[in-house]
Amino acid sequence: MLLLFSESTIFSVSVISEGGGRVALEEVIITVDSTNLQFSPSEVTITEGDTVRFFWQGQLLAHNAVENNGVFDSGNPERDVDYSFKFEVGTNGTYDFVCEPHESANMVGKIIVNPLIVSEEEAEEEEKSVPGFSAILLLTSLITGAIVSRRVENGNF
Ligand SMILES: [Cu+2]
Repeated sequence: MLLLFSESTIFSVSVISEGGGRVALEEVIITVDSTNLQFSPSEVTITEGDTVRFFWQGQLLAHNAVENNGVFDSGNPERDVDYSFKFEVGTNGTYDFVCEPHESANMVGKIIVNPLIVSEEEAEEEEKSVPGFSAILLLTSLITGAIVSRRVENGNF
C-alpha cells in the first residue's frame, strides 16, 4: 500500500491534468524530413488515448510506417500518406516502426506511450477509501466477536 501510494504521487507530478482530471487527447504528426530518409520527429512520447498521424505529401520517395509487431501499418509505401493510429487506454509501452523500403537506410522511429493517469484527487480518494472501508469491517467483526463470546461465557444463549 505504501509502495502504491508513493508511485501514484510520482506519476501525478509528471502528468498535466486539467480541472476535470482528464488529460486532453492529442494528435501527434510524424512526417518525413528534408533528407527524404528520416521520420520527423523520429521519436515521440504520447499518452494513452492520443493519436499518431503519419502524414506526408509530394515526397520524392515513397514511404510507409510499419510497427515491428504489426500493431499499425500504413500500407504500401506512397509519396502521399495520411494514416492515423489511436493508442487506446491499456496500450502503454514502446513501439518501434520502420519505413519498409528504407529500413536499411535507418529510416526508423519510436513511439513511447505512457499510461493514462487519473487526476491527483481521484487517485488519492481511491487510496483512502479502500483501507478505510476494510478497517471498519475488521473493527465491526472484532466487536461482534467479542460480544458473542462474552454472551456465550455468561450463558445468555
Ligand atoms: Cu522511407
